[in-house]
Amino acid sequence: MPPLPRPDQSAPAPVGPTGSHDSRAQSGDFLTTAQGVRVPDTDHSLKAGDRGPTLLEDFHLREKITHFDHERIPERVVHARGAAAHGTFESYGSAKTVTKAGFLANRGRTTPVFVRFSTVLGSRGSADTVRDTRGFAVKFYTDEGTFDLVGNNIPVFFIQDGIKFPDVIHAGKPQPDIELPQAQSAHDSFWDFVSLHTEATHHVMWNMSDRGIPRSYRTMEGFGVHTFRLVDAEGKTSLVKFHWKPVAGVHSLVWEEAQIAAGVDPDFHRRDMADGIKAGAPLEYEFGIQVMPDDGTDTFQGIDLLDPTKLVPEELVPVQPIGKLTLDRNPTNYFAETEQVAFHTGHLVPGIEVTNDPLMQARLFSYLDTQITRLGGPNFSQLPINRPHAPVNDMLRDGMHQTAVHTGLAPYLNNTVDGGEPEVAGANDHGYVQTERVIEGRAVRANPASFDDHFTQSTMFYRSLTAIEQDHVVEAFTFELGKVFEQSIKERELAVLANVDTDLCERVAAGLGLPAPAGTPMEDVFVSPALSQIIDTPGPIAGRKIGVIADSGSDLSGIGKLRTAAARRGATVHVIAAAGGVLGKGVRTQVVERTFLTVRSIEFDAFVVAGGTTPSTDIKLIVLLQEAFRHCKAIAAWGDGTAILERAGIGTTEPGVIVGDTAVKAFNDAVLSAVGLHRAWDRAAAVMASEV
Ligand code: HDD
Repeated sequence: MPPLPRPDQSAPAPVGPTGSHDSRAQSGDFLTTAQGVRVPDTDHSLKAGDRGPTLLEDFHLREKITHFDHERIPERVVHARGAAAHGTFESYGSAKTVTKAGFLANRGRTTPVFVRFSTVLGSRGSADTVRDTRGFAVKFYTDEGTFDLVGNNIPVFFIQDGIKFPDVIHAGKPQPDIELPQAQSAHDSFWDFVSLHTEATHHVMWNMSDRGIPRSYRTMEGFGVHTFRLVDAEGKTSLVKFHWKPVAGVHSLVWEEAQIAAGVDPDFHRRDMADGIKAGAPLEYEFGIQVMPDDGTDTFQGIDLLDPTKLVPEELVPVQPIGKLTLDRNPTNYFAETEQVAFHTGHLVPGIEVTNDPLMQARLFSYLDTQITRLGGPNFSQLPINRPHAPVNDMLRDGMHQTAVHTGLAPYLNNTVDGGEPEVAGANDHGYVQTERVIEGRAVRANPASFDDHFTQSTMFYRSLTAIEQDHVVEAFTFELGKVFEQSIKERELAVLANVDTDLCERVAAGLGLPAPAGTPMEDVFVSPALSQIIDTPGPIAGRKIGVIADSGSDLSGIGKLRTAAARRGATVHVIAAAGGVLGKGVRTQVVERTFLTVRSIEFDAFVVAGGTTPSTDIKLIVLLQEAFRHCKAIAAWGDGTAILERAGIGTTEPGVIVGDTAVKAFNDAVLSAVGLHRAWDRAAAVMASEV
C-alpha cells in the first residue's frame, strides 16, 4: 500500500503586511462581520422603529457585543504588568567550548527573539516604577526549537523550593479582603512572610537596593538565576549562570522619582522602551556566562549551585561574553504578542539542560500549566507569537482552539499506516537527548544543610555597595517597614537585619523609632564590587533624554548644537517652555514639546537652561529644577540662563552643575558626560542634609 500523506504542521503562519503575523483585522476596503459579510452601519442597532426596542435578529450587534464581552483573558498570576519588544540575538561563537546549542555555538549566527519585561506583583494596569523585582523573559526562536530564558533583574530568589511559590506570592499580592496595596511590598503580609522565611533575605536586600527601581529596561541587568547545565558536542558538561549585561550600563531611579512617576506616568518604562526604539536607539545587552566545573558536587568554592538564593561573585568567576541581544522593533499588537506570549522554563534546546535546583524543578511544571488557564487550552503554541521558527512535526492533536489542519491517519508511533513516519531523532540529528545523570536517594521532604545559610551573601551584598547605595537600602527598609502596622513584624524583620549588618539594623531601627536588636552578622565576608552600580567614568547615553528650558528669546542655534551633539550619542533633546508652539522663525526654530504645566522632572535625565532665556518666576519651573537637583541629575545653563538656576537656589559650583558662556563643544561635552555618569552622587549628602 502506498504511504498516506503525512501531516504538515510546519506550514507558515499567514503573513500580513506588517510582519510575522496575520493582520487581517484592519485590511480591505469595507468593514465586515467575522464571516466576511459587508456591514452597512455599525453605529445603530436594528430596532423596531427609531424609538422602538432592539431586534434579536441583529446578528451584527450580537456578534459585536458578544466578542467584546470576551475580549479579556486572565492576566498572568504573577508578572501581569509587562511590555515587550522584538529583536535579534547574535552569537559570538565563544560558547562553542561549552555548548552544542547551535544558536550559541556558531559565530555570527543570528536568532530572532521576543523579550518581555515585567514587574512581579502588580496587576496588568499597575504602574511601571514600583519597587519590585523585574522579569526579563527572552524567547529565542532558534532553528533547533524555541529556547526560553525566563529570568529576572535580580540574580537570586526569595525561596529555595518551588512548593513555596504560592506562599510568597500570596504574601506579596494585595491583601485579600479589600485588595490593597496594589503592586507594593510595603505591607504587613509581605514583611510577615519574609521575616519568618529568612531564606528570602538576600533577595529582599536586592529589592530594597536601587535594583528594585530601575531607571529603564535598557539600564537593567538580567539573570537566569538558576544554575544550568551546558553540554558540548562531545557530551562534556559544565554548570553555568546566565547574565544579561546592558550596554547602556546599570542605572536606577531614586525612590522619590519612582513614586512621582507612578502617578505622573504609570507607563514610564514601557514608554521609554517604545520611544527609544522608535527614535532609533535599540535596547542592547551582552549575553554572558559564568562557567563552573560539573564535578558532581554541584558546588563551587563552598557556594551551593543548586541554591537559588546564592550567586557566584563575578570576581570569583568572571562573566564571559557569548553574544549580543538587540531589541529594535516594537510589537504590532499588544494583545496578540505581549499578552499572548507564553514563556516556559521547559522550552530547552539541545546543549542546554536543567539541574536539580528545587525551584527550577517546580517551575518546569508551572509554566506549561498556567498557560492552559491563561490562554484557554493546550494549543497556545500555535499562536503566532509562540510558534517556533523550527519546523514542527508533533503528534499533539485536537483540543480547544486547534488551528492546525492535520493530515495523515496515524498520530502515533510506531505506526505502519503513515509509513512508520516520522522518525525520532538521535543526538546526531539534533535530537534533545538528556545527558545521563545518576539520580538516587530516599524520598524525603528536606533541604541540604547548605541551604540553611541565609545571611552570608545578604551581608556580602550590603557590604559591596557604596555608601550612597547603602543609604538607599536603609531608606527603603525604613519606608517599607514604616508602612507595616504590626509592631511584632517590624521587630522580627529588625532581628533579621541584625544578622545582616549591625549598622544597617541600627539605622533602620532608628528610623522606625525602635530599639535595635543584637545579632551575629558575619564580620569577614567576601566583598564583590561588581554588585555596585555606581560608576566613576561616564557610560553610554543612548536613549537618554535631556530637557532644555527655553523661550522665544533663547539662543536657538545653541539648542540646535546641543541637539546635534546629543543625537550623535543616541540621546534626545526636548524643548520645554511656558507655553506650547514653535520658538523662533525661519531656519532657526525649535518645537516646544513640554510646557511647565505638562513636564515633570522624572521624564528627563538632565536639564539645561538655554542662554537668553528670560528668568521666570513660575513656581512650576522652579520646582522642576529643584526636583532634578534633589535627584542628583545633571543641570546646566549657558549665558544668562544661569540666572534661572540661581532663582531656583541651585549653586553653579555644586557637583554636576555645568555652566558656560555659550553652547560650544566643550559645554555640550561636559553636559553629555554628566548624563553618562547618570547622577552627580557627590551632591547627595548635601541634598539629603539640606534644611529649609
Ligand atoms: Fe516565574 C511568570 C521569572 C520562579 C511560576 N516568572 C514569570 C515571568 C518571569 C518569571 C520573568 C513572566 C514571563 C512573561 O513575561 O510572560 N519566576 C521567574 C524567576 C523565578 C521564578 C526568575 C525564579 C528564579 N515562577 C517561579 C516559581 C514558579 C513560577 C518558583 C512556580 C512554581 N512564573 C510562574 C508562573 C508564571 C510566571 C505562574 C505566570 C505567568 C506565566 O508563568 O506565564 O507560571
